[in-house]
Amino acid sequence: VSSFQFTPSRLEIEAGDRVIWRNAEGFHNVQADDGSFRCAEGCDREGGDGDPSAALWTVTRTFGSAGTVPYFCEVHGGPGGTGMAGVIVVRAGR
Ligand SMILES: [Cu+2]
Repeated sequence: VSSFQFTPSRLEIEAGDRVIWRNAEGFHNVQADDGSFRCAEGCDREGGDGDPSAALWTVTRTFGSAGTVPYFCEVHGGPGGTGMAGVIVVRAGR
């Protein structure tokens, strides 16, 4: 997370893999289009605070099932790949 973009913006993983978002600069968070997670300094509903933050936060999430997970920064982006957004493609595991 830097310069108002997620890098890489499209990431393919296998079910069970972990994804780590690391805020390198700026005031950001990461929120799933479907609301399944909202994170920055930890995640909402999981003991953390998903409000956008300029801290150099790191968020780790495990994606257990195949599917496509679009997400965005609620300060600089929006659902549907608008602005500062990305997508994780989770393939079925072996
Ligand atoms: Cu942002």
